[in-house]
This record gives sequence, structure tokens and C-alpha cells, in this order.
Amino acid sequence: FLKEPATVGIVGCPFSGGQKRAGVDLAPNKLIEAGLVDQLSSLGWNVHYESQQSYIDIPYNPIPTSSPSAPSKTEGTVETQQDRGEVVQRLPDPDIGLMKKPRLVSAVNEKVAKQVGEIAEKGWLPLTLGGDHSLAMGTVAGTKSKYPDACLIWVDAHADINTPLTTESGNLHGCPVSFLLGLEGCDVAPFNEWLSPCLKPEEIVYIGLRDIDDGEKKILRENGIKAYTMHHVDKYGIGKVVEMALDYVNPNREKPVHLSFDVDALDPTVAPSTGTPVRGGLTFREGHYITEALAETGCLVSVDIMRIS
Ligand code: HAR
Ligand code: MN
Ligand code: MN
Ligand code: MN
Repeated sequence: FLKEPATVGIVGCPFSGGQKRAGVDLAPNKLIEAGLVDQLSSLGWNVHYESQQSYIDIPYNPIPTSSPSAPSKTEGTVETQQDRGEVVQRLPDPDIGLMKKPRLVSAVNEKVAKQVGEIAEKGWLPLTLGGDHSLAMGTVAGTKSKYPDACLIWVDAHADINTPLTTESGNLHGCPVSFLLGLEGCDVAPFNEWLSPCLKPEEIVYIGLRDIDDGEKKILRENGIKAYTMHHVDKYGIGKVVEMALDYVNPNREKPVHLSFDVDALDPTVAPSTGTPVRGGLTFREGHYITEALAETGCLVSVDIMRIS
């Protein structure tokens, strides 16, 4: 699917607005500082990394963690922020129903969808560095704009399949899959102004689940969505699980694959730097094995690495 020679387009998304904890927005920069570009080059990739995605023009942009002099923000007030000499108006972003920061999350994801779509359109591999997992609304929508038949492999401790009606926390990082599927309650402004359902229940498979809300269990069951939990990883081993997952979403290995990897799928002893650690996760090797096995298929067209903090 990718044009040869293979090129990766890195999309840095310093965004934490889909949940409460700061820090997850620092990850893209840290990964770049740690030498990601050189590592990819030495693996033979052409690497395009122009700059971090900037959200400064989004009026609901929260004050980034990285700016220590940022004024404290009170919910529901109109503020201004001095940034690179520009004064940007800050608008209030009150809850819509149960959803927290809906306008901000929607606007950021609309941007991400466009950028991921443009990179995919060039025949490159978009590699999105999060940021929290609400960003997958944008990344998967972007991938699907170029590859409508792409399937989605979601590696995570969580199913992230709450809807605006079922979410217990109101945090949109727990909801991206529902918006992609267009489940009940997701046809809601401002999201429906740019995002239409683009994923079918049979096009997604989960690996690594171990913390699922009751409402999410019901949604998974009712929609017949395939999930390999940690129980299956223990029972069959990671090699067999990845094979079964691919056999399910991509039996002939002819469809493009989008991998959305939430770092909290890994055990907290391996990846402690995440906002939502859950015991009993993937080992270092199991995590790497998934990415290696998917790369080997030659079907990978888009990758997210989310929620390192
Ligand atoms: N299910 C919970 C909620 O909806 C927790 C979601 C946590 N999600 C992530 N990303 N950490 O996977 O709030
Ligand atoms: Mn997630
Ligand atoms: Mn998670
Ligand atoms: Mn839980």
C-alpha cells in the first residue's frame, strides 16, 4: 500500500484535552528528543518530521503543560494567552451532556484527521505521536479517508468505546471508538460537523484489554466486536493472538491496517509513564511482537502511539 521507498510522516500531537491529567502532551517532543527520527532512518525509512502539530489557533486550546508561565485557567471564562507574541482568545468550553471539553477535542481531531489524511494521500505512513487516545478519532478518520477498507487493530488495556451517553467519567479519551463506529449518541455537535461514521464493527479487533466499564461490555457484546483480552494472551500466547486477530479483520492479508497502540496496554512495570496504569499487562516483548508481526504483513498503513506521559 505504501509508496516505495517507504516514507514515514510523523504527526506530533501534544494534546491532553481528552482526559484530566497533564503530561501526556509532552510525549511527542520527548520521543523526538530521544532520537526517534534517527532510529527510524537507521531502519531504512525516509522520515518527514516538520514540526509538532500546533493547536494554538484553536480558541479552546488549553494552556500547555510545557509553558510554566501559563496563567491558570478557570472553567467557563474568556481568557487571552500570550504565545509567540500573538494574543489568542480563549473561549469557554462547557460540558455538552456528559462530555468534557467537547469543542476542544473535536477541533483538535478535525485537524489531526486532515493531517493524517494528507500524509496517507502521499503514499506515506502517518505515525501519530499522542497525546491522549481521543486523538484516534482523527487518526482513524484520516486513514479511512485514503483507505476506506482499512481495518483497525486497537492495542490497549481499555476499550475506549464509551459513548456520550454511557461515559462515567465524561473524558473523551474513553470514547473514540464509538464515534468512529457512529454508535447511538455520537451523532452530536460539534463532532458531527466533520466526522461521519467510518468504521464497521467487524473492522476492529482489540488486543490487551483488561479494564472495561460495564456499559462498554454491553456495547462490545451487542455489536459483536472481537476482543482478545489479557486472558487470551495468557491462554494462547501473543503469537497466536496476533494471528487470530489478523485472521478475523484481515483474513487474506489484503486490507490496509491501522494500528492504534495505547502504551497503557503494556504492563505498568514496563511502561509506568502513563496516566491510567492497569496491572497485568503485556510484557516488553509481547508489545514489540505485535508491532513486528503487523509490520511483517506489509499491510500497515498508519500507526498511533498514544498516551505516554
Ligand atoms: N473507561 C474509562 C472512561 O471512559 C477509562 C478510559 C481510559 N482510557 C484510556 N485510554 N486510558 O485507553 O473514562
Ligand atoms: Mn486508549
Ligand atoms: Mn488505555
Ligand atoms: Mn475502569
